[in-house]
Amino acid sequence: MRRSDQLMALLGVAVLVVAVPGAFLSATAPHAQQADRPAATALLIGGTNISDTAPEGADQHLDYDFPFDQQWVRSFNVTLTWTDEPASARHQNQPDTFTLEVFGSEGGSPFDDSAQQTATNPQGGEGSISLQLRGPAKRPSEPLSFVVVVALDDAGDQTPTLGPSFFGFRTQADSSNAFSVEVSYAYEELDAPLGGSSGG
Ligand SMILES: [Ca+2]
Repeated sequence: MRRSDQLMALLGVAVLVVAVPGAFLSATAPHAQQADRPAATALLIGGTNISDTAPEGADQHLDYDFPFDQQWVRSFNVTLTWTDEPASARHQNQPDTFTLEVFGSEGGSPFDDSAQQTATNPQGGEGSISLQLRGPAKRPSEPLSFVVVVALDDAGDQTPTLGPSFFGFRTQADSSNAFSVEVSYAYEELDAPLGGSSGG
């Protein structure tokens, strides 16, 4: 490369270095004009995963409490998944039916958002239920909690694939099922604990 070419190449780099920040500034300028608007409250994300086993029977439901003493929860999402045990030899494992319920309470009283859904897994496949709830529309005045309720309403038994099962003699009982619950929520952290004036 000749000396003059080298100079031109260097100049080209210098122009690029100047031009690129200029383009960046002009692209971001409209956003800078919005700086005097009130800043949106930053929402934090939390969550947990639960693995457990439910006994058969709606009255044997399992409850999981999520207390929020200094948080304003905006959304609360729960997904329940389960997979039936593999079928025994010469048997077919009949599907299982779960009910998932979620409700929120503030100061001991449920607020208006709650949801419940029942589902049965496809034969030999995974079952799932998803529920999405909102938190209270206004800043809560009392500690808040969400309660997740899981019930295995019916665990379909292992029935023989060939021939009858008189009096259930050849049927193998299915009396429980493992499940997973994935909980995620968005919340605003508050400056002081909720309901602090009541003491305790
Ligand atoms: Ca089953």
